[in-house]
Amino acid sequence: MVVVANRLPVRRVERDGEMHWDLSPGGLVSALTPALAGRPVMWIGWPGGGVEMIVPAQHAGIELRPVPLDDAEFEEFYLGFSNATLWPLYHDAVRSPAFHREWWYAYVSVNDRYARAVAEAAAPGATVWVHDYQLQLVPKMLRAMRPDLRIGFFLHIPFPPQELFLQLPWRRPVLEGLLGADLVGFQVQGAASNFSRVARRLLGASGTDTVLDYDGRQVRVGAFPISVDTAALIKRASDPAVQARARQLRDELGSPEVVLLGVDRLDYTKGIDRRLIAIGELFADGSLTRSRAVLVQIAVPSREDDPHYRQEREHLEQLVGEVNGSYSTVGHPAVHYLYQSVELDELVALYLAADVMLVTPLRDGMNLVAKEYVASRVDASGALVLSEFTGAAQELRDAILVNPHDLDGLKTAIRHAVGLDPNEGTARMRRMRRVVRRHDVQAWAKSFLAALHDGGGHGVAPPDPG
Ligand code: ADQ
Repeated sequence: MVVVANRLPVRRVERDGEMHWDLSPGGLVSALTPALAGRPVMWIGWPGGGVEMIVPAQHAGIELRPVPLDDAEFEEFYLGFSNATLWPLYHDAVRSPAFHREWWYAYVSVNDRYARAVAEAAAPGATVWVHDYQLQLVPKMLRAMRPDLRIGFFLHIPFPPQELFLQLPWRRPVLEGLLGADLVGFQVQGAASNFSRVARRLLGASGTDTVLDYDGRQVRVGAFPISVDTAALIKRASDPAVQARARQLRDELGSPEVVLLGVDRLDYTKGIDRRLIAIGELFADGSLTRSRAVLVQIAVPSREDDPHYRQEREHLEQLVGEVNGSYSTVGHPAVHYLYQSVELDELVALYLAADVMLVTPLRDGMNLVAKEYVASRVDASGALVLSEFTGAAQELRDAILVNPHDLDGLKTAIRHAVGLDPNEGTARMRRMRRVVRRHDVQAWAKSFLAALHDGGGHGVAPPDPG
């Protein structure tokens, strides 16, 4: 089994004055470990840092094969084509995508390097699982080099409707790249249908939204909604030390009646500004008062080399400043804003401390934060305000669903969540907890790999939320 992803699953950390390698927290590693049941795994990806970055050959039983990027490739392939062309285009063009030919050439050349690395390393007949928008050309390139391999591809972000996808000057090679896989998986059925439709229209593929005939082969297409490590989150949330930390957090916040929480990578797709504007207006009209309510907003630093992300950070910090300038009292800010990553125990303590979780992206493939909040609410209390434009909204139907573009609607939803009758809140949370218990990240990985192997499978529908 070979996993191919933009990043290797390890990170460099300092412990006791020395540098060590650790597995990156969460994510694909914990998803894949149980599904692989002890089979050997090789992981191919960028180690982070410049070309001189040396990684161990193996870590935690995973064989690591680094694909280095030089400074120009980091600029053109990663910051450019991946994050300034594909990322905004695939997220409903909420920012204008930039199209530059040099970025595209770098994308082709880095995808080719990945494909070669896999072709050299994979055992005969191996299963290869390629991840995400940075590597869409790899399936076709790899099939040409190694037709014996079984190739799966999973897209973690949305696949846009054809009106948007057709803007991409390199739309045909991107589609052909994906169609090199045996199975192409998406977060939700809508994305799978967008892909199949555009493959039929542009490339003349025939077939349905679940099986396409193209180039003399069958390519299966399906929705495989990703999830969280529910058991691990429940274990942490049940730990008395984590629960004590949650109580301590509430004390440190000044024991307000209502703690509202936002946790996001700092990204313009996450709708953090909408949320801050809505909160500001709720303080302004007296629906929220500083003595009753506090918002904690954690923003993880992300893509700091990109000027759009630096601008977004400035914009958000200005909004936080405006709300705090008007509604804080000395020693008691209305908004506690942290621009930093937090450890998992602290994150779960924050989820436990929060009465209302605000997840308001303008577009999001899935959104794991929403599912992590639900999995952590072991006493079935708490309310989730969730954007309709997340993949998670298709499964978590008992959240308070909102359109984040509609500020009045967002304010109504937050008021609703703050004033939710506890019995109704518990009933809703119980139903949402059933969804994340039945469909966790291990089930996700297993269902994708089973569909890739059995050849006849058609992907899985999201679990029945009832
Ligand atoms: P992301 O856009 O990164 O992922 P998300 O699904 O919310 O978005 O995952 C973020 C992860 O980072 C969560 O596990 C969360 O706990 C963690 N995180 C957030 N803030 C943190 C903080 N301050 N400190 C530490 N950890 C923090 C992409 C897609 C999503 C899709 C995922 C998985 O954009 O739509 O759900 O991949 O497929």
